[in-house]
Amino acid sequence: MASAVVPATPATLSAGVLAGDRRALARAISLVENRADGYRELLTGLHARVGRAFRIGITGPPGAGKSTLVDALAAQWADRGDRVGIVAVDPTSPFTGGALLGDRVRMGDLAERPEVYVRSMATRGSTGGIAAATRDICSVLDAYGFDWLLIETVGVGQIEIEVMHICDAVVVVFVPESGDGVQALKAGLIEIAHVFVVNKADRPGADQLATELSLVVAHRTETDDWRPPVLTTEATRRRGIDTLEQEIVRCREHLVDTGRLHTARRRQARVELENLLKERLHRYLSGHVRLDAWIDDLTERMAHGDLDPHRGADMIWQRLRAESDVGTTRE
Ligand SMILES: Nc1nc2c(ncn2[C@@H]2O[C@H](COP(=O)(O)OP(=O)(O)OP(=O)(O)O)[C@@H](O)[C@H]2O)c(=O)[nH]1
Ligand SMILES: [Mg+2]
Repeated sequence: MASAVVPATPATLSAGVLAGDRRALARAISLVENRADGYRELLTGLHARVGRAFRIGITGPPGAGKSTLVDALAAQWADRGDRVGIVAVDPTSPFTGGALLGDRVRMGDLAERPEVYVRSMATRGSTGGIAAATRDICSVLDAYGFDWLLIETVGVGQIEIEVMHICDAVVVVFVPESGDGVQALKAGLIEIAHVFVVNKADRPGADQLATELSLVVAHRTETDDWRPPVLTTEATRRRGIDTLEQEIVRCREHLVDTGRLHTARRRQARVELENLLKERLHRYLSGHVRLDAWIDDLTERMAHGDLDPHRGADMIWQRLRAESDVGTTRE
């Protein structure tokens, strides 16, 4: 018998999520991921219950063992009765790839457990807004009641860094083979990493890489009161997972006690607010035919060198302020 499709409104979905209904959770995440009609209303309905989960970003080169680590950590927490939401953000690989995904850990067993929820984000190569969508998905999981959120991304590119910025703590995973790993650190991750892991400690070179990483970490600014530990793990045999878990817990305590978690979330909220405003302004300008045509005209003059960009921006700003309908005629 085919299961009946129950029509869901944002209100019924948010009520379902808050009541712990898994089907509502899955649908709510899809709505948010696809930016489908009603997703904002849904998020508003969940807002009061967001903010309790601790968000941990896990990043590192392809095949480093991130999923194996996530799996081991989640199993450990679930064994204790903690609830864990997992989001795999994957901008490069297709959702149902074949050979490419052959060696990957799928986290299949975990997904069966009631304490755990696993979700892959099928980003289909699009880069815009991945961090924002991930953040909103985390809000849904947070409201549902997960204690820990593990967000896995591959690599250390711009998207990954943006995604890591929506996390409370960041774990960067290396393997002995990634000799260029230490170089990659300089590309912006060192400032935001809280824990470094050298996985595949069963392979040669792990200790040496850990030593190198420790040296790099030691050069972080002296005013920083959290010195990221450098750990070695063998995820497949669940070695070193206890220590990793303890360090994450210690990091959370540190961030809470020092007020840094609060500061970081304030900063995130501010960035989010500014992004939403920019998005709105952009929509307003491009949706306002008369203004849009005038801006086109200004652009043309700029291209001819008849108008400098600062003067152009001034003119637009003045006109926006003069227009009484700013912000009231359209969303
Ligand atoms: N030898 C060894 N292999 C490991 C270890 N941890 C993970 N692996 C293996 O490495 C392969 C990749 O593991 P994944 O956990 O899928 O790695 P990942 O970083 O999530 O990979 P992507 O998501 O594709 O970037 C799998 O075959 C794992 O079994 C380890 O500690 N030692
Ligand atoms: Mg993976």
